[in-house]
Amino acid sequence: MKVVSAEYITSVVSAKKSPELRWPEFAFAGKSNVGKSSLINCLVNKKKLVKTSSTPGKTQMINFFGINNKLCFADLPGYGFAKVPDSVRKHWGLMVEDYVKTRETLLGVIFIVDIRRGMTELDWGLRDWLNAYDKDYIIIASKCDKLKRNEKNKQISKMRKELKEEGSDDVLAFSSKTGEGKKELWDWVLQKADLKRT
Ligand SMILES: Nc1nc2c(ncn2[C@@H]2O[C@H](COP(=O)(O)OP(=O)(O)OP(=O)(O)O)[C@@H](O)[C@H]2O)c(=O)[nH]1
Ligand SMILES: [Mg+2]
Repeated sequence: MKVVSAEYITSVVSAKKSPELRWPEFAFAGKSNVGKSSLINCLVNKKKLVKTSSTPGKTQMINFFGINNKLCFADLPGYGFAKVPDSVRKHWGLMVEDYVKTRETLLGVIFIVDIRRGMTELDWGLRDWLNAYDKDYIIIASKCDKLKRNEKNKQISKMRKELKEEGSDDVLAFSSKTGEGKKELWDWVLQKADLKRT
């Protein structure tokens, strides 16, 4: 999709405070530092719409963005960051579960996993959660530019096999640095949102 506008809307600390928007919404979820915020910037061709950081745990609230006044992107805080106190971790769980459960406009989740690590225990936890709430998702193997081509293919095959055994969908290799996977991800989003590629 040709992105003509991408604007920050608001940030919330509880799902109940989510803005009332009628646009189809997509959420970006995954462990801390896997590249969620960078992926949004890449999709909308803006370097700094969403703050990114090499320090994990940067995003602690749900941040909402409006795209072309047609779509909403929600950047969720990352999980699995060891240095976060227990109280914060608990708050994360409650906030994200509440969001997934109650957000009526949420059409799909972009579920991001670092290609070098693959699915971790916490990722399987989120996957089970999304299945339980019957939410559509696409699994993204991020930072694929960090691996050589043969290592990348090997890792994707491994993840694909594992996901298949667990009854989950395919995985898409993605790089915010090179734009690999960007077109395929937009296709998935637009198809779910029932919008045409323009
Ligand atoms: N090489 C490479 N680096 C990436 C890519 N995506 C993100 N990074 C880097 O990884 C680090 C974390 O990226 P973020 O986008 O802030 O990650 P995040 O998942 O939003 O992190 P939290 O908000 O802390 O959960 C930054 O230093 C990015 O520059 C990618 O596709 N390729
Ligand atoms: Mg982030």
